[in-house]
Amino acid sequence: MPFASGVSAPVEIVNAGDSSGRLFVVEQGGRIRIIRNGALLATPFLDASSLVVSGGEQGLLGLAFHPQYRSNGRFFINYTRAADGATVIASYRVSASNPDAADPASAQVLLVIAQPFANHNGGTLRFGPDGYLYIGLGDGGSANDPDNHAQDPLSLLGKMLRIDVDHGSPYAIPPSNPYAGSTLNPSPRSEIFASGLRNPWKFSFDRATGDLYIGDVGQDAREEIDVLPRGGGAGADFGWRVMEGFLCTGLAGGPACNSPALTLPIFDYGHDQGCSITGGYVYRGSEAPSLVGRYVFADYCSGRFWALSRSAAGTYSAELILQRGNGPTSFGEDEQGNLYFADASAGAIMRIVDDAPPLVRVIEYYNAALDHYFMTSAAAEIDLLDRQVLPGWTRTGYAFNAYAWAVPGYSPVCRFYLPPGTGDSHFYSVSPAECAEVAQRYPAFVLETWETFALAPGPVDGICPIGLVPVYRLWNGRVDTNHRYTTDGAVRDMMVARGFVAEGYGPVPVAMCAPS
Ligand SMILES: [Ca+2]
Ligand SMILES: [Ca+2]
Repeated sequence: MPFASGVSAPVEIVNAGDSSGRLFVVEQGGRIRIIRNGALLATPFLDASSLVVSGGEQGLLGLAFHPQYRSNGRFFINYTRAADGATVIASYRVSASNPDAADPASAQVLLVIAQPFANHNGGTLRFGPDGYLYIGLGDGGSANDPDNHAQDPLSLLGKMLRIDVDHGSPYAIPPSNPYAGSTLNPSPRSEIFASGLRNPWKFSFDRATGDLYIGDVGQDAREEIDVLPRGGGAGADFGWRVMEGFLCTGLAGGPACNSPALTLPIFDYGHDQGCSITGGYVYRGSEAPSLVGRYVFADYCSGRFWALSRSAAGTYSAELILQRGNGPTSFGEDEQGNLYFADASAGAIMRIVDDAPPLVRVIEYYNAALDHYFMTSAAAEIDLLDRQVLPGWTRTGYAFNAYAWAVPGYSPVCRFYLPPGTGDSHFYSVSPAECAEVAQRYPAFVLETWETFALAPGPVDGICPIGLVPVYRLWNGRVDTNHRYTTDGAVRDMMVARGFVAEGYGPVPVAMCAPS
């Protein structure tokens, strides 16, 4: 459900762990915004815009508050710098007088990592349960890691770094890092914690177990989730560019594909499901009980959200819990472990909850000149139709209920538009599979939105669950293809008598189920 709006290209959401209840949202352009009690504060916490080159995969990308932020006021950011796109990790302090403002003069650069290409900069910063700062770095960019950075121990690219910001100047190397104190010549980079990553755009620690979950963005085939247990995994090699997910890429430059020296993902998915994983969190909040203990993640390209479950036998399966038009750029937890995600296209922060959203009325219109039916729940659209700004449409007097938005367990209704010449008509479906099929089979159909309204999942046997009523779909069977949707059995029978074709599931076809 909507939580806050008005942020510009949000790419990260974190809390300060200081019991203030605030959420901090990173804007790709360089500002950090504060949301307090659901309200976006007008003045940014920090404006680092002048330091940052942004756009594409560049910008202000990461933010982490020190575990003792409440007492020491320290936080850390990750950005691609204006001069050359290099990755910079810098430390800041909060203002001594204003808890809602950072002190820009406190900036101290900890690390600068040259970037050979604009893409694959990673971006996430997190403190682990060990108190060390973890820094996710992509392979530097281009495609297929042309210089094999991810397998190169002399390069920080394509790695998970781990540093100790409480000792040394400006930091120290944790003695348990795999190359700490190495006497090899040339010396591997001691900041490296794990290697073989392509672009770990998002990673997180399970607040209950301390396990590390990484969403590593794939090349052309597979998106993957990697996990290291709390306290383990130093020196792990996640396999890129030899492997992409569970696939062998055929590229050389590291241990053999499927070598026991590699740490394989716990789960991957193909590009039939998306093209860029946005790693999430193991859900530990109270607002979505159905998700507790499951890793919630999404795909930026397809807008699909899944909850990953582990069976007693140790196998993983992902359940599709949500489909939106805009893929999320980031997930974030509040201090209670409730989960949010960033819709960068809409400039919105959304909250993931189980509760059914409020009901809206879906109003039906008829255009006599076209002999077409149309329905909408959007207030702005209803206003235009009723004022005849979109001429020729009148209310039929029929309407049914829907949910205002989708939450886990409910499906957003995809709405396609068939332009004039090919129909001048709309088509709606509650089934993600049918929406995908329409997009693929009928190129003339333009996907307008996933977010007109939402309904319970479609039936497979024509029977709607208790408390829901069937929505019938009737097709005019003409070249100017048009459907009428109704919850009224008499209207359905009348349309069938007119020659319309009943579509859906079951002996008396049912297309969707609406709240009564
Ligand atoms: Ca890069
Ligand atoms: Ca891998």
